[in-house]
Amino acid sequence: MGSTVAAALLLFLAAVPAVLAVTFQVGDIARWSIGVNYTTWVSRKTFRVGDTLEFKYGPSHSVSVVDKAGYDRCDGSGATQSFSDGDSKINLTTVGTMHFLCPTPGHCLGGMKLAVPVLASASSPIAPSPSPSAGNAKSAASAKGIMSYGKIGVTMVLMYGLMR
Ligand SMILES: *[C@@H]1O[C@H](CO)[C@@H](O)[C@H](O)[C@H]1NC(C)=O
Ligand SMILES: *[C@@H]1O[C@H](CO)[C@@H](O)[C@H](O)[C@H]1NC(C)=O
Ligand SMILES: [Cu+2]
Repeated sequence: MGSTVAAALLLFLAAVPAVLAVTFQVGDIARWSIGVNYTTWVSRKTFRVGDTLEFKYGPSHSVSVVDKAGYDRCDGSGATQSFSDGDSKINLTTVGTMHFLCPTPGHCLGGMKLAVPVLASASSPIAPSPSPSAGNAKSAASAKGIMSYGKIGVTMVLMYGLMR
């Protein structure tokens, strides 16, 4: 019985293309805090329209959405949105770079700033023109392939657990 469920799950995950929206926990286990290099964090990921950023943080921190100038100068005075609830989810709705910082004095200078490049949704009809970015498109495609292999791997571990 368990293995039937697991097999069905495996079929389901294998059949669904890996274009499902992703929720990224900012900073992973380090969360939104001082001392994390968010440039490095961003560089290992691909963000797309439809994905969500989740900021988790303690009461000394907040999240402000700023423009590039604010980001560059660590100036949160022009923030278009601010969150202080400790668990803030931000939907990535448009292509382009989104900028964030922590408005607590000194924290942005301490590294709490984040610039997230948002690409078009993988299933978007407005695909980027294939000519100059063909290499990018190709690596995005292989990243997706890796993602679905990851899902299958997780499923297999689940399956193994259920069959024991
Ligand atoms: C973060 O790491 C990058 C290299 O990945 C480096 O260029 C940058 O200076 C670092 N930023 C900080 C604030 O340490
Ligand atoms: C983000 O998207 C989710 C699911 O699509 C929705 O429930 C939520 O209200 C959105 N949040 C904002 C701030 O728009
Ligand atoms: Cu802070």
